[in-house]
Amino acid sequence: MRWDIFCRIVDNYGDAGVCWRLARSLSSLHGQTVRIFCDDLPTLNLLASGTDEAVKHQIDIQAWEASYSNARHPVTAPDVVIEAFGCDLPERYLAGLFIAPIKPIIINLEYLSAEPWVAEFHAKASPQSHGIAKYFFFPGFRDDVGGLLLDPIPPEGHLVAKFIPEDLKSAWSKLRPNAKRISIFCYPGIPLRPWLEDLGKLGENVDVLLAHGHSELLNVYDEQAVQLPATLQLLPMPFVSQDDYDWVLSQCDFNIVRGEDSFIRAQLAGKPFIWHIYPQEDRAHEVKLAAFLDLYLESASQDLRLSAIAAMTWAMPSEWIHSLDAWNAHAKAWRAHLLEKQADGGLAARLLRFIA
Ligand code: TRH
Repeated sequence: MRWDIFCRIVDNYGDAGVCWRLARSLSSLHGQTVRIFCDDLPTLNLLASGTDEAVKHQIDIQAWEASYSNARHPVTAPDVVIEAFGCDLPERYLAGLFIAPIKPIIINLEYLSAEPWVAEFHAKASPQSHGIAKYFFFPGFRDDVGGLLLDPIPPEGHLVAKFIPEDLKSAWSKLRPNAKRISIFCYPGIPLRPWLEDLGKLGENVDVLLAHGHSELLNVYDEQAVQLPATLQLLPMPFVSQDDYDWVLSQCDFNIVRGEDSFIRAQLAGKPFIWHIYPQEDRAHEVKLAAFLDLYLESASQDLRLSAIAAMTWAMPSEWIHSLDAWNAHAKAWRAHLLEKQADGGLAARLLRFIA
């Protein structure tokens, strides 16, 4: 089938990250013909840059406006149109669909949530005055929702670096062999500095890999402002491709991730992590986080449960670090559980089945 994916980048990288992952899954795993229309091509291309050329070559990446620039001429109508995160389709593109002999199905791809209510809304019709069928599709962890985007599934825990991506060679050359390694990709507004100070006082050497832009967040270039314990070494990284970011997660002992896509990647890395969930004004994110933790910690001991909840709500590392070994084992088991639950192919395969 022919798929058109519409991606409007509201902020950050998640919109592009999710659309690209969906596109590559549909194309490389399921042989679908995919076009992406995006309003920020540099961001999309940056994320996609590490993808295997043969895979990338199959996906038609277009500017948003290209979706309607030829609307007055006969267009090859798609079978499925994805509105990622409810971005409205350009009216002139929609007008082209009205005259198509066979109407596509429009899918409103929603935000990921582990909340139970999602199952009641998943795959429900959203009747439109223009008459073209539109449905909500909710990604999620449970069997009765839309599944997760897992492609590509990283191999389990390859802590031994076989190759170092070019962009990361500089940061990697400074790593200390006896140091623990953590990566940080978060939003502003968390107590990162006291968190790091506390971590630095635990007596172990820790190398802290900061995602692009995070040095500024911590003011690391201002030596007056940054007086972290000598056990800590802060290492700024450039923005790397999606696949190289996966590699970083796999090379660390602990990861701080955020949003939607890096959150799933951290789980696939099989390492303990803190999810800095996208903060919402009405604090809806707290309910979302609690719903995920209910699932994630279902089989955990009481001690690990308390530690992981404390960590995810920004308690200082000294309060929960004693559980790290148990958390490590749990993270590996959770990865296996996730892969088993999504063995049907996850989101891309569930979408295909739904359309069929
Ligand atoms: O960038 P995000 O904060 O995106 C967010 C979320 O999707 C949020 O739910 C949404 O409402 C908002 O955008 C609009 O976090 P996320 O989802 O983890 O996306 C980051 C993407 O960037 C992910 O695909 C991983 C990728 N990435 C790289 O490719 N290279 C990097 O160096 C880093 C740090 C990330």
